[in-house]
Amino acid sequence: MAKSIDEIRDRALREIESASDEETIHALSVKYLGRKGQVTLFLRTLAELPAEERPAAGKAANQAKHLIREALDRAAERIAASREKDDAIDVSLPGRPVRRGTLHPVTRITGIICEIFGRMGFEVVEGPEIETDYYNFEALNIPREHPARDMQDTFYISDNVVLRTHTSPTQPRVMEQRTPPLRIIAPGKVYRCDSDVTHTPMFHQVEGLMVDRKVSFGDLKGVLTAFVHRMFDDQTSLRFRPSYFPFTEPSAEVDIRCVACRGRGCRICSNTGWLEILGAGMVHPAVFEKVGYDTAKYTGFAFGMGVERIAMLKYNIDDTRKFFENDIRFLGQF
Ligand code: 2U9
Repeated sequence: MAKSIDEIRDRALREIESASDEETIHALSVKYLGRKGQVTLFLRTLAELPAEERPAAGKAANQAKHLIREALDRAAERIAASREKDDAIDVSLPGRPVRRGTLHPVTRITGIICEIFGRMGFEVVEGPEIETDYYNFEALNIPREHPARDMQDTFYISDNVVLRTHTSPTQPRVMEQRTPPLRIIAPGKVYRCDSDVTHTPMFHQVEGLMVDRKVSFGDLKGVLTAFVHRMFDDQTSLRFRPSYFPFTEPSAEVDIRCVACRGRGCRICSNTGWLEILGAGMVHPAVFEKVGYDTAKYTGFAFGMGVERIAMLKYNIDDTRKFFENDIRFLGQF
């Protein structure tokens, strides 16, 4: 019997020595010291031994139990220590880089436009994106029958409330509050029922207005030329083509020499050598009358541009929809 407890003990110590996880330690504890464990069962058989053998066998069994218990404790400590080592922070590893955010290209270009006009004395003003029919159309001399008012082109919220189709309504709002001289630009989101390669239902505009005594079309040309020279470069020439807007008279569309081919003709300018980037004109007297400005005393010019269009030319982007697909790989480049 004494030989048998030695065998049990030796096997137990070997198995405990090679255990490498807590589950195995627990299983070995049950296997040898549990209620039906091998050492426990051995102790129960002591009573069956001849009386003279019992003390030695009992002593050997208790020693074995003690050794196994100690070996289990040591193995548990060894496993816990090695786990701590695995979990320890490796201070020599390079840190994970924090990806820095970037401004959206539309936000960047809006900022640059505002900065350029800001230096020319224009103040940035913002108005609501949900507008009344009055400020979006009526105050800007856009007649009831004008196609822009059509349900097909404008998002109507109710009969008299729309998502603004341009940022111009901000300006009669400001004019009602103030008297000239006035130099303001209104950047922001605008909405039109339109969606294809060149149109998104939401896009961004900056529209400007200057009102004072004796403001002339020459002033308009000077301000827009200075803007184009700062936005692109001072070799970029402009041309003003006659056009029509209900809120300006006379009106013009403004082209710049193609920034890609310098006028030789390319895919970007459809071989015309010119790119249309602005609409502009002298404020229509009917607009001044609605806000109570004296048309004998004051004149003014106004202009408007699409921010995405400027961003596309500046950054050589070919599809407007890329601005709003939220692909960080695209947006992070600017
Ligand atoms: C007031 C009076 C007149 C703003 C103007 C344009 C011409 C124009 C377009 C350019 C491209 C908008 O983004 S776009 O589609 N804008 O052509 N905007 S004059 O005229 C005003 C504004 C306010 C009180």
